Amino acid sequence: MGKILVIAIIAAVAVAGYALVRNSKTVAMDSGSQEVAMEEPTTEAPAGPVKEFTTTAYNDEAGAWFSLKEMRVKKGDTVRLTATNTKGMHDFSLDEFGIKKNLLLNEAVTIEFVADKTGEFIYYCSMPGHRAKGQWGKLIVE
Ligand SMILES: [Cu+2]
Repeated sequence: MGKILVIAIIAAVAVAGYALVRNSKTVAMDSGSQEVAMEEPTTEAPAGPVKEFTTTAYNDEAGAWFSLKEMRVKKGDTVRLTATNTKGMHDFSLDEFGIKKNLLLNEAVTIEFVADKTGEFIYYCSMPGHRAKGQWGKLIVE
């Protein structure tokens, strides 16, 4: 029994040692080719051109609003909307694209998605009564 244990320990040490040597070799190789080692993880390429929009979200005596009433893009475009809440409590909701983003006061919030289907979609604020008070707009994907 004792012998088997010793053999097992020797085997374990050998494996660990081999792994250690291999590891240090890899590190040495990496430092020799820095560009490869420093390469950033590949992110998914955007599906299409990026279309940028900005809007404010606010309320006044007349209602609640997005300053931007319409976004028109092509199917496959990446929509990048920067929304800033300048008065009140608001969010940006676009059901068909699974978007619901809270808009904190005076904070520019970037909402990005791929317009991967054609049609007309309504974006709106889901705070009680806000959509009825006018806080919505149209996303048109052609
Ligand atoms: Cu609102």
